[in-house]
Amino acid sequence: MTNLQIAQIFYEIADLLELQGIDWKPNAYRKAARSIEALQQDVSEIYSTKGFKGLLEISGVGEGLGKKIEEFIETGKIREYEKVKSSIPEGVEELMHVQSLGPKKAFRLYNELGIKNVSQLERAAKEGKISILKGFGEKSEKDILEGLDLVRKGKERMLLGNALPIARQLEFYLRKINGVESVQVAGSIRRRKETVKDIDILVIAKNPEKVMNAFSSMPNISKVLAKGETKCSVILKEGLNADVRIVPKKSYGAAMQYFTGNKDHNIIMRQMAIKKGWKLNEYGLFNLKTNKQLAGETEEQVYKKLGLNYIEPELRENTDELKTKLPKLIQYNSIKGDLHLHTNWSDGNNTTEEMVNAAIKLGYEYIAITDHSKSERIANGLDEKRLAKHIEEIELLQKKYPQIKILKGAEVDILRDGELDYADKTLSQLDVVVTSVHSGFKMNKEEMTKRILSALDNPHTTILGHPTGRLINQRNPYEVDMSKVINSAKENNVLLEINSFPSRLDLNDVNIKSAVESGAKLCINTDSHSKEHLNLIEFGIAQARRGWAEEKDVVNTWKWREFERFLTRKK
Ligand code: DGT
Ligand code: CA
Ligand code: ZN
Repeated sequence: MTNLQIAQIFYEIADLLELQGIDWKPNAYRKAARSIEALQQDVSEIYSTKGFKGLLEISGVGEGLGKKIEEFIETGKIREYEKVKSSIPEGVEELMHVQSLGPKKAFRLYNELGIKNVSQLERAAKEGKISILKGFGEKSEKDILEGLDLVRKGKERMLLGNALPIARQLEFYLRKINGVESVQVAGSIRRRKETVKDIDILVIAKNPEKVMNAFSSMPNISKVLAKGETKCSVILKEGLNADVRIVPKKSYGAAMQYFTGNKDHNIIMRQMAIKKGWKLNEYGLFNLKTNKQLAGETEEQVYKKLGLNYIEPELRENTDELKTKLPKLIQYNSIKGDLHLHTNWSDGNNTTEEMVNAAIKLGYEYIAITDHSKSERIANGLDEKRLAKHIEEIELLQKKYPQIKILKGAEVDILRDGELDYADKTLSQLDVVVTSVHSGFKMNKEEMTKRILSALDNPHTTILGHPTGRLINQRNPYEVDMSKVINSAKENNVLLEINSFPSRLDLNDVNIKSAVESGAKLCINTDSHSKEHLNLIEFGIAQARRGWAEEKDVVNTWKWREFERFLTRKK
């Protein structure tokens, strides 16, 4: 259970180096970290089966960083990390994650005002001490206070993309214990909510004591909060809590139903039971008078007895799922292609060919290579000349790999005035154009809506990328009239992206549901910046399910021929 721990350390080293004004190196750490946190397999497992060589197969990991991973696996520490950490007071690093600050400004606040942590930052902003500094203003204080709110929320709730792999490892660990019959993750993770407070696990076991002992002595525990006969609560080194409960077999379904939640969904279920003269709790569904158990061993039984069809966990948010006909939800294995991928032509870790091979491995029928456009200088965006070369490369690869359709694409910036970052002549050479807002987030709602609608009106636009621009726990969505965007996307046959990146998940569930209800079409993309990221697609699918999407709504569940028809109709 080391992936997230190592990724967290690498991100922190990167931040600390950046705070000290060191360039290039932080980026190398971040590139490796973002591959490691998306790995399907634990690095310690990779290391024990394939050795050091196996570590070098992770994109972004070379000899130097490989050695650091090896050091962590073997000693639980990375000396370089301890070293850079000691050079800056604890807490300063967190400052740079506050929206609008970044490393340079954070370091200035530390240097000039002696601000060493977020609570001192909050006080200084509230007392107006920051606005008087050169380069800051009253607006900065407002931004900082808004940013602090997000940082605080982020401390309470971890991204699903980070929590789910840990939960799966805990599940795997518990299943191996003798006498354990069943292990299931419940709570918000089972509902695939975008952020989670903790990991809730239910276990059926013959020998509860053994499970309690094994769980409370796992290697990645930083503190045991409570340990009883059937319940154990711990804090994990990755920074979130995990609870395990042993439940009786005859109550397992009722317990799963109860602890999956959400709370509002449960309350309505309980009211439905009461209306029938029954009672529903985590032990089962009972007849109030006789106390006889009517259901409870499986969830299906509980729903059925109450006159309901089984409800998928992703829908259990008390948004109509107990009142209306349920959708035929998109399945986790239904994706036929990924339409938003970066390569090392811009800011990706891997070559185009490596990305093609990774997509073939997943069995995809088609992909679109969509590197950044020229205005994205930091991301090494492509000017027209490099784009032409990149297109040539894609055409060559298409000949070499006839088993997959490789679409020529780009992720093109929507400039402030709504124009796209390439002229129509250039865009017309591409099969797939993802248009995205990457700068100028602070426009008012009317201007931003106009800007995006103008991009949707461009006949070359295929997809609107990460439509609200939010970064969960880091940046709020920009202001935009989503219903106008959805309508225009539908009119113009533009796809609305569900970006699978765990920090984006953009569109979110609520917006997906509106899009589906309006009849606009969607696509689920990973926005991969390394070959490991292709696996993040499951988070986009989860979000689509939470938004009630069916396969008919999501074009990249369609076979290539069908999707091709969509593309040509667009032209
Ligand atoms: P979170 O905040 O990400 O941990 O979200 P959940 O949904 O996992 O919430 P948690 O861990 O507090 O509780 C797990 C489930 O237990 C929750 O989804 C529903 C159930 N639950 C918790 N408290 C109550 C309650 O007071 N009433 C009912 N009916 N159910 C509850
Ligand atoms: Ca929970
Ligand atoms: Zn992208």
